[in-house]
Amino acid sequence: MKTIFISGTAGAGKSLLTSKLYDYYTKNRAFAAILNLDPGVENMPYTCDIDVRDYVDYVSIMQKYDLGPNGALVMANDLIASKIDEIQNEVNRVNPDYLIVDTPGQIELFAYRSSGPFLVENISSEEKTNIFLFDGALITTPVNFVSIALLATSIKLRLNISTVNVLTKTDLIGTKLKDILQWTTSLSKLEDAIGKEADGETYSLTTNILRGLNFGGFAQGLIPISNVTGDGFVNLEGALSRILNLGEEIED
Ligand SMILES: Nc1nc2c(ncn2[C@@H]2O[C@H](COP(=O)(O)OP(=O)(O)O)[C@@H](O)[C@H]2O)c(=O)[nH]1
Ligand SMILES: [Mg+2]
Repeated sequence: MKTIFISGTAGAGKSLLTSKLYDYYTKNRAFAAILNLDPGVENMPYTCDIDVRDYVDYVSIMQKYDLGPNGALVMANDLIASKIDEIQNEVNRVNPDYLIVDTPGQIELFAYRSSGPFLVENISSEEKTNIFLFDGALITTPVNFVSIALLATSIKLRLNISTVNVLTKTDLIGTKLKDILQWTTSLSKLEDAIGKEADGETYSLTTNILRGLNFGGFAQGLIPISNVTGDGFVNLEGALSRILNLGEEIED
């Protein structure tokens, strides 16, 4: 089994991508299954095989501990780690080739508290990777782009597994897509664009962060997709397969 975690800012398209990636694998005759790790989700665009809400009940946490919605969400996310054996048993029972894991809506609850990294590290799987979603609708300026790349890098540090960077909602952003893709391949074009938008402290902070990130190859290979039209899914599947299958070769 290979595990694909889907992370990204709230509303970036994690749940919709989970559903579309599942459809994509299933159509191509691979055995995929979905694990929902979001205890607070009410509606999701798929039927999941394994659901953390069967083990962590966010509404009863609110009542039992007299917490408001935010406090209960924090507690519910923290409790995920204590349910790893139950989750692992269910995963083993389903035993798919690809386990697609939809992560909590608020990324900080998953990535910056201990439960998320614990689960990523300890769920038993031949190979693991994380898809980080850059929300196309949020990247309105080059400074925003760098700040989301900084977040992507920070999440990579926390989860400590290989990451595939993906840009979502390409169907909504029109000609901006061309600019964004150019920024990912040419540091000088991105610095020029930052210079047109920002000055003073913002300019120097952004360009310094960018240089640090670029050192680690931050946005190389950003894969543009639309969860609505399906554009880019072939490229995404190719990138996943290179990571997940390379691991298998190393193991042999
Ligand atoms: N147009 C468009 N809408 C999208 C795309 N991906 C997600 N959405 C929409 O964005 C909203 C948030 O998506 P969701 O998958 O729930 O985000 P999550 O919070 O990261 O799980 C929903 O209304 C989705 O239908 C996309 O690629 N294109
Ligand atoms: Mg979601």
